[in-house]
Amino acid sequence: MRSLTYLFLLVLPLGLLGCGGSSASGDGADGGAPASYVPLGEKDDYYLFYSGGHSGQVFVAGLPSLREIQEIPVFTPSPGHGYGFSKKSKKMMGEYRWGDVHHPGLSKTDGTYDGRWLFVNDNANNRVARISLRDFKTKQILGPIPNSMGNHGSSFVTPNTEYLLVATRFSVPLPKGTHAPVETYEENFNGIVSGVDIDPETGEMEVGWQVKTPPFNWDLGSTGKGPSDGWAFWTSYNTEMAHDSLEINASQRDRDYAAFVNWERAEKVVENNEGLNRRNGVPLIDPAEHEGVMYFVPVSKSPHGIDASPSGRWIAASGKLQPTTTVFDFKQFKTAIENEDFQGEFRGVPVVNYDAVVEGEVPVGQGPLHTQFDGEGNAYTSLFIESSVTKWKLPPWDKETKEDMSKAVTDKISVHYNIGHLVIPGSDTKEPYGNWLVAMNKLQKGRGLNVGPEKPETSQLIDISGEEMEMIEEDYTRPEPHFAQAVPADVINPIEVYKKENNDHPDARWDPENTGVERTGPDEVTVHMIAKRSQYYPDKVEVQQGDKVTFHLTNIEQVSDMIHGFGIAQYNMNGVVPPGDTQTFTITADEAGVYPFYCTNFCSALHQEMQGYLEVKPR
Ligand code: RUQ
Ligand code: CUA
Repeated sequence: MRSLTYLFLLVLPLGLLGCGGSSASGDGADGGAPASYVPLGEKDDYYLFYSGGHSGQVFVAGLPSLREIQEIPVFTPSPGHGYGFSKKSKKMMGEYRWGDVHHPGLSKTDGTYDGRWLFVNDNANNRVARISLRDFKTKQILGPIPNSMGNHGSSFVTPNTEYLLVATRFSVPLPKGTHAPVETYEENFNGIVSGVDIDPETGEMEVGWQVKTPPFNWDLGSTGKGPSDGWAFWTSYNTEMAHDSLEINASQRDRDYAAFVNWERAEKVVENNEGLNRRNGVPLIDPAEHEGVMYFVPVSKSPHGIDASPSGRWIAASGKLQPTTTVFDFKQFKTAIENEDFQGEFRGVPVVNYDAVVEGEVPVGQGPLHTQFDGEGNAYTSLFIESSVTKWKLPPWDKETKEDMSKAVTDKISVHYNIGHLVIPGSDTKEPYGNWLVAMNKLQKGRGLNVGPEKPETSQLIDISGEEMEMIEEDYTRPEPHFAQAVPADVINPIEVYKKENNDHPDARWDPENTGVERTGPDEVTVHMIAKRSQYYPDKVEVQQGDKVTFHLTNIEQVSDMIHGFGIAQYNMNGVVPPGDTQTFTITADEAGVYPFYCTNFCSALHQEMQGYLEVKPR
């Protein structure tokens, strides 16, 4: 009996595969390799940029292999990249040693990815950062953003990278630093939506304006496009304005509000200086006083994700506590605000009549969170509670579907387990690339080798090129991908080395003759140093105890992959200098003695010989 059961179990999946038609095989059970297999010597088709959650970093993987290929340190030191050791990276990180990265957003031109920058948020310390995709390095960290607490609803990029739009998860008394008892939450606390202005040439970010909101907890958002260009959308899960036991107290109302924010109008209000307050130097817009900046739209209970379809017409919002995803028609929304079809107002902000703007409620399943689009008229919603992804059809729907919305649902697949976000390449652009879906699962429940009580996160790759979704493979990640962005590899064009002629560091040196150790103050020594295979020039640095020692280290290599490190024993220092770059490191030589420094990046057959001595003479 037992062996019969086994036989049956073995035969069943083979049988299913057999009638699966031409679509890729998930597990190679038919003898072939899985569709995610990238043969030796070949490269992945897409870059996948994962947010690193409370690791504070971004992880880069290849798609479809799901293999991690790089870490981009952003908010947290990373000795492997020398990040957080150089003067520049230390300054950028400021006083913080971590961040909580949730939502990466790629820069766009004309509503499609342009491959220039990746923006990420820091939920914890209210910051945003810009990574250049030319060298995969963090270039700017902006913040803490004034008046803003819990920068979660971010970073959403507008179709021409005009703005990064960010909203607060937490509300506090404003300006930040003001005290009021949490019991006075409703009266004294506020949330904020900020427009972070992006320089079109340099990508430099600054806070342009802010919109004051009631103390709702803003959740996920997205930016409009096409007919909804100029707008951004956020859900909120606490329109009850509860300040304690949110699990219960913020789950009272059957509907919460989404905010539809007209950022073009906000920009105009600031340009025309329409009687604005400034708070902490930032123009603060009260939407009750400036008509047209913000509208509330009722949305199903305790919503989470809200995503604009590729056409920009359909806005899909999911209520965690209601098994539906609500689709709003942006066209109807525009008509409703023109006709002032409101069902009331909240603190001076019009609440749009729900029935006037809703196109339908799709019964996707339990615990819907986020929706992605494939560009073929299909939407894919993650279901946390059900551990599934539901595929459904975007409007226009026929009469039958409208009468029975379950007809809009076309497929469902299990994931393992408890999916949060999901990503399809280009989903937030006007022309998604489709083909693959990556499910980012929160709980793995023993599917991988046991690594003790702290389990890794899992990602699962789903082939969405056919009618039916097909599970292909899974992989594990470090803590903790929330959202991700995926883009075809040829959209990104990274450099190989920093070219000598582009190095504008004032203390760069290219010739060993110009290097040296110089006393530049009573307690100050400046070192101009060169690193090349397999030697430092100079390789002896003599200082007095107590000196502040500044090293300007140039890696003069112009050869790809020829990185040199700079570790100083017992001085808590590890620089990493890529070819053609100059970095500045400062230490205080407070311990007398002789301290070796050495190259930490294996660079040549004589890498081990690449060392020198820091002599610290006692005072
Ligand atoms: S949230 S699992 Cu921080 Cu993006 Cu939805
Ligand atoms: Cu230079 Cu190892």
